[in-house]
Amino acid sequence: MSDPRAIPVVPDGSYRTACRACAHGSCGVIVHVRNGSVSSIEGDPEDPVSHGYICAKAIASAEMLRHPNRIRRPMIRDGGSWREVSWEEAMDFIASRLLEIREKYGPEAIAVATGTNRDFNHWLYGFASALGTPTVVNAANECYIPRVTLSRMLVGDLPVVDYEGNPGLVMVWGANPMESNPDEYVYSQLEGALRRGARLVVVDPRRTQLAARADIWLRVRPATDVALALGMAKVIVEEGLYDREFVEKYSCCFEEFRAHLSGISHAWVEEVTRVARSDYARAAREYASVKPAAIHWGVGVEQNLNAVYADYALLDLVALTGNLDVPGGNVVFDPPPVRPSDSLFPKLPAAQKEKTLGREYRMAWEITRPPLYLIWDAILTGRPYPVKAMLVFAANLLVTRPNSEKVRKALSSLDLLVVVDFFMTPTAKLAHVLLPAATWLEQDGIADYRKHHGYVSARRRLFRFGEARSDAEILLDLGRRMGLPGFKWASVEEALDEALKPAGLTWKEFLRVGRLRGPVKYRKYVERGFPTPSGKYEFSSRQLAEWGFPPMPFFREPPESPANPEVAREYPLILITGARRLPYMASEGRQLEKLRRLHPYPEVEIHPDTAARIGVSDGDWVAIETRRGRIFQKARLNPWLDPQVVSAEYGWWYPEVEGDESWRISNVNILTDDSPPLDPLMGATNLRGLMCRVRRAEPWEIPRELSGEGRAKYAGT
Ligand SMILES: Nc1nc2c(c(=O)[nH]1)N[C@H]1C(S)=C(S)[C@@H](COP(=O)(O)OP(=O)(O)OC[C@H]3O[C@@H](n4cnc5c(=O)[nH]c(N)nc54)[C@H](O)[C@@H]3O)O[C@H]1N2
Ligand SMILES: Nc1nc2c(c(=O)[nH]1)N[C@H]1C(S)=C(S)[C@@H](COP(=O)(O)OP(=O)(O)OC[C@H]3O[C@@H](n4cnc5c(=O)[nH]c(N)nc54)[C@H](O)[C@@H]3O)O[C@H]1N2
Ligand SMILES: [Mo]
Repeated sequence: MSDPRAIPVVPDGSYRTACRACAHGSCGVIVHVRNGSVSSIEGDPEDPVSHGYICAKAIASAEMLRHPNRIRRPMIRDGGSWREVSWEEAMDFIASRLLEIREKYGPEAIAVATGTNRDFNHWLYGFASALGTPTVVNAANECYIPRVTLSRMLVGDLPVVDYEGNPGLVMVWGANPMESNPDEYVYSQLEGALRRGARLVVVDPRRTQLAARADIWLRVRPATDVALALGMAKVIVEEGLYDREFVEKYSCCFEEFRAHLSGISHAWVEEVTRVARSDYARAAREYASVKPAAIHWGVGVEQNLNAVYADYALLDLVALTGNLDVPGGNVVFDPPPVRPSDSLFPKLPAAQKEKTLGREYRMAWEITRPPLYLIWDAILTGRPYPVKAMLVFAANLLVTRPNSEKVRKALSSLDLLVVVDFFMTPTAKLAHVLLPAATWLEQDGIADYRKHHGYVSARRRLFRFGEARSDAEILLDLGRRMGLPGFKWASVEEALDEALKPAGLTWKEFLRVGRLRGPVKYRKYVERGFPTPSGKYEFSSRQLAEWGFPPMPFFREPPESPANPEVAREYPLILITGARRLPYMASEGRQLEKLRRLHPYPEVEIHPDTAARIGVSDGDWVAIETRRGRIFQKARLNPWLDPQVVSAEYGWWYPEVEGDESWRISNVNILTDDSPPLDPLMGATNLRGLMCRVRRAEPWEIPRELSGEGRAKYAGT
């Protein structure tokens, strides 16, 4: 038996490190270690990004570190039962099975899978490239990467809000940083800007806490952001509020864009978006006249078939108003002096890249991120090539990927499924091999290569738990065992040393330095131009035209929408899924009492009039149904919603419910679909803006553990 406690690897003391409880923020924290365990975790006031901010997930990490249900040792499943094995046995088993599969079917038959961009991901993608597989499962198609990839093409990289440059106005669009601290942003930055007097515009179908504070809130119809942004661009152009110098000197195709905008009417924008012209015109005028102003946008605009063109329309607004790469605007920060993640590993051989599924989703194809339905289909049908094995590092695919039933079928038909996780999740239950992962308190690493604010910081190992290993350690071991090119380091620390060479630091030295940042320069396009064929900001993209796609943003109705009467008759409500709630990252944390007490059950927001019509009161369990299936969440009445819109939470499964079916009860991805029509360039699925119906749940439909006495466990505080 391994020791049940987490063992400190450092003496008692206080340690600066980088949190990773949510996969995104990398907030600076100080972990206090007393008597060999975590006595507290607090925000680091000196952190230049998070400024002392800390959230419930970070604090609950101490509970996570010693949670009795954590996986302690590698396990192999024989039929229905698991046996603990040594790392040696587990890794030999995996390596030999993978080599067999590669030999028989080619490397593309081995899929690697992960979720949101956690900072070890470059190890996984490096492993995939070295192995030679283009079969990558992640969330890139509808999360962040549409923004990043389009921005790389048009302006070099994602231009993010320069909070340090004091924006005079922030337009938060399809993002809710108060709950989500997404990507490179931490809410404290926005809070700081608002305290310093910045104006606030919020574009969101829900009146979030942030929207309630806004000077202007635009209650857009889900999935129509591209039309709204075009409407605002039209106001700015018609009223001559654009930045003439930027447009004349640094952009091209403005006349084409102007003609494009003339081709749409304000009446059409109002009808499509359900936002009054007077409201969006006011927002457009403010955004164009307050200097500097910045757009802080999020996945709210990307999880539907208009993803990339919505991103494009938002970039157009930034460029039109001259807010690109100026202090306090949207800035393309230069990266820190650390070797970019992908340069540490060999590239995917060209012949293998050619095999990437879904060439028609051209932008996703270019970066080897096939839409997931093509991978599930390949597993299930063997076409266009068989996929036989999958290595899942940090993803509870059964709960967080659209069309969960299909995901289950696909995962269940693999010859080899390896899952690396902290807990026995519903996805892990399907695995043949389960490996115990180390949490952020148990690993060394550079946090976070991919953030666009240009900072990286040191995350240090403070504990070990059971036999858990970091993902990087596991991948390094596996790559070496399989003899993959590039997997040459004897330890993760050696790789970190190599990554830090441009800064002239070793890992140990970086631990003392704590942080690095790239040089901050503005208006870099004046010297460097833009990375487009014309060298200018292209209001009409030549690259998109060359690929055969519309070169300027346009709107498409989602496949299910009020405009489609056949669906709307049976499923009259518009469903958005996955708006973030602070206590949970995706499907994580449901077993942590600290977090469950804050938010015990999933909630679906409904307008009181809609609720009254179906006899539902606040707090009732309701059934939410789409053409794909049915789930249960609790009604939360919200008078500020469009009465036709409901908003359900994502990521729900119940560790406390016995049996294998707990992932079905409230998992919103039972309701979503993964099949076309998707975003034409990135293959984003329609997670926000589908049609559903809601009714009261019958008492017998709700498992005993979630009502009555089971609930008492979490209702105590
Ligand atoms: N309907 C709907 N679905 C959505 C969304 C939505 O808004 N609506 N959002 C989508 C988006 S934007 C994203 S990015 C995805 C997020 O999805 P993911 O990032 O895939 O999140 P999870 O599926 O919860 O997977 C995380 C799992 O990894 C484990 N884990 C956490 N950290 C580590 C680690 O460091 N190492 C290892 N080995 N395991 C770890 C956790 O215990 C958990 O089981 O969900 C997507 N799904
Ligand atoms: N606590 C917590 N934090 C997280 C996560 C988590 O699961 N929990 N997940 C992480 C991940 S993977 C991501 S990608 C980020 C996402 O974080 P954000 O980018 O901030 O996105 P969300 O909070 O998912 O959604 C933002 C808002 O979009 C609105 N919205 C929904 N549909 C539409 C629409 O069609 N148009 C517009 N304009 N708005 C819409 C929702 O009402 C919501 O308030 O958060 C990260 N941080
Ligand atoms: Mo995400």
